[in-house]
Amino acid sequence: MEGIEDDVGHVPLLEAEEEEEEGRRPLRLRGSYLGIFGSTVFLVSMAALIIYQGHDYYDEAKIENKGNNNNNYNKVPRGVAEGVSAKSNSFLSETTPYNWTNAMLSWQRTAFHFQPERNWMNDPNGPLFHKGWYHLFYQYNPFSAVWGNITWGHAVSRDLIHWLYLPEAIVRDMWFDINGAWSGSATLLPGGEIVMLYTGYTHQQVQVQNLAYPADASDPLLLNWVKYAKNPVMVPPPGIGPNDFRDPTTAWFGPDNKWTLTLGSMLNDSGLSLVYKTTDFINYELNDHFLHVVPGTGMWECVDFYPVSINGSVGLDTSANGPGVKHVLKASLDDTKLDYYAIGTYFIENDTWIPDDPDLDVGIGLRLDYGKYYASKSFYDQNKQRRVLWGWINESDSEVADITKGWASLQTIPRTVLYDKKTGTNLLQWPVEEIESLRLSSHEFKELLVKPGTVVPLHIGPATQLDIIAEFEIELLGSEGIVNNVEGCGVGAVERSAFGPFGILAIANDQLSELTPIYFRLSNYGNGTSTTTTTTTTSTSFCVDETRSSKAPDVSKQVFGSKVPVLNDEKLSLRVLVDHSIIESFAQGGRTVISSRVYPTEAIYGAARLFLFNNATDINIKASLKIWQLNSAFIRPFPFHDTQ
Ligand code: DQQ
Repeated sequence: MEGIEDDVGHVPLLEAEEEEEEGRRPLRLRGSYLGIFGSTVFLVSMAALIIYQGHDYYDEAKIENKGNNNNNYNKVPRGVAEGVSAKSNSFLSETTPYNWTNAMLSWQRTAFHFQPERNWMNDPNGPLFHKGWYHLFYQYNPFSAVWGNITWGHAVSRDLIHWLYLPEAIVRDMWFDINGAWSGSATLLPGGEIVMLYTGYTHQQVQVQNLAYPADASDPLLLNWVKYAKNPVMVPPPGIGPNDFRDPTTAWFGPDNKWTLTLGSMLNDSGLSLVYKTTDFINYELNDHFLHVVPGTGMWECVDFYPVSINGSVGLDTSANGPGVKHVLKASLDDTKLDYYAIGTYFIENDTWIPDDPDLDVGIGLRLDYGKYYASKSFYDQNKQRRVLWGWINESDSEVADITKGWASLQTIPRTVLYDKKTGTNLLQWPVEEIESLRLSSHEFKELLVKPGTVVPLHIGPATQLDIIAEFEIELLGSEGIVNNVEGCGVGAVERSAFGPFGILAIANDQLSELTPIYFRLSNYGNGTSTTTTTTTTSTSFCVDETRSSKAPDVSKQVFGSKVPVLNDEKLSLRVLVDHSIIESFAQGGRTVISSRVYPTEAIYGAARLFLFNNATDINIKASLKIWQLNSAFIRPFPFHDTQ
């Protein structure tokens, strides 16, 4: 971080006008003012602003963290004491540790998902496209494979797939972020300037919002970042707890000629999104309405808010609005570590938003990903007119294993996000097209018959780096009117019912003693109409069953899944990206998505295979597939020589 004490004067749009008191109005929650809490929180807020006293917290933290490089681990989940979501599978410390070999642990590292060279990563931050480069920032612990010492890691890519590691962009070196440079977002200004707002965890453990900007916006790599000298620019307003105020979004520009942004908070267990307005990114005005609030959903982290086109097939700039536009509100629920979204209408006149379907409101309806997935963030890619979404995929193994392997966490393959014009109820997420540049040889299978209770091997060679596209047709056996007796995913793929489960077994060994089924299960089928899932009484579940993915006991293994809309004329379809210890699965063009982590002990390297299976009792399956081997994306350290 260069020029940290520089004044902000060389970025004209950031010129401070008069210092003004902001954010001091009491907040309204469902009609009742919470000013009663105001004075207490105001005092706490002010305490946060006490001038940094020169204590070298940074070095102290470094020393403390050396302890994390041995096999010590916490039974208290990391992060919780600091007011952010749990960052470790501490419950696994109760389980007998498995005797992981180096070969097993090395195999778990991915080949084309973004992960740092070493150590811990969590939320994606910033993202932006600038002068030919995609920039990904991420919550990073430079010292250990567990959460802590959070700074902003930084990597760049020409294509969202091949990455170059750069030096950390924002480190925690000032009183206003000494306990952590937490999540935040970039806003691109019309003049080519870039502003970054991020949450700082102060020396007094208060969450504040800080401003940073590139030292030289003409540098395509944006190597050096400057912190605004008079940070913080926002402090918790009255009524809001000092640890319930974080993760500013990208700002959007409105007809009032102001930039508007939102950030996550909570009041009385109601998750909510505060709205701030600014003209210069230094002075902020707090709206007296929330963007939205949902009772009982707890603290909202990493709120994301963006427009989607209901007719078009391109993404929209964050400031887009008007006819033909709906807005997506996403919150990461601190209580459950799940990312929920809803589609609705943004009322720009008072900066409020309501969901199209109140029964599918944020936190109680749809999830971006029904697997291991959290703290996602999207950005508008002006290079390809698309909205691109990142999500953080935590580990499902133990902290001990993470420390042994020396790294923890991945980012998803970036996904494009579109409104689903056909259903009108959900988003479509799909891996960015650039992933296809990794495709090597392919195998095609047409209408393979899979009878009830059978498994069919797919002879494709190595099965650890794959891009799989599959379609399934159903043939009803026996008479119609068969009654189904299992709803949803059931207890997993072992539970048989009339119309499911059927699908793919990924990262499986020949003995089928380790396997991960990715499957559909239908609640009903046929009804005398056609060969597809046509009736309104049919609901289709899409699931991933990790329970037999590994013989190791110290791994969290779950059955993930949800319903997926299937329209009358559609076949059941699947896209699966397999990359060692991560499997990302997309059903029906990305209406329902599941990311899962697998840590096999035997189904690794050449022993990892791919199968079809049908464990339904009353249907035959005909499966057509195209499967590509995927190349590795070589990630180069900085410095590098750009040959493009
Ligand atoms: N992670 C960051 C916070 C955010 C949380 C801290 C979500 O800013 O709320 O590392 O995982």
